[in-house]
Amino acid sequence: MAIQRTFSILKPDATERNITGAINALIEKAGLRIVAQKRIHMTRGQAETFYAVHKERPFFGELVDFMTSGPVVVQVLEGEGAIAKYRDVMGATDPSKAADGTIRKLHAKSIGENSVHGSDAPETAAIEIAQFFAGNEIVG
Ligand code: YYY
Ligand code: MG
Repeated sequence: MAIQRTFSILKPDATERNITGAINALIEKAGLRIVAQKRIHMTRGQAETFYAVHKERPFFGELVDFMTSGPVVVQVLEGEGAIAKYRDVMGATDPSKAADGTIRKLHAKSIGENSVHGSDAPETAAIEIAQFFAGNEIVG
């Protein structure tokens, strides 16, 4: 498996509870490097674009409301097999189904307020990184 980059968001429930450092410690412990990071407040337009794949789903409105409800930390993570590795570190979307030791098992509040986002494939990782970072903001 080659070195990959994946896109991560520490969601508003994480910034609200001041646990971004605790989550970053889990990311780094898994061997992933944070090669870009910034704290932003997403606009509705940014959130709607980011989650466009879910726009027909019943939870879309609540998802956009939540993602724009407070600050988030957007990140690029780098490492061996980073996309699948970060999905493993995150745990299942529904925290009640997430494995022990995962970010969502340890920290998520609910299926909606589940603390973190991670890309699901190389194609989506590239699109998501480009939505939030210029090339010169990523320092590997
Ligand atoms: O990639 P991941 O975040 O694990 O889940 P997705 O199926 O891509 O859904 C994106 C996002 O939508 C999820 O993190 C929370 C929210 N959501 C929800 O509120 N209710 C659902 N039944 C499914 C997803
Ligand atoms: Mg997803």
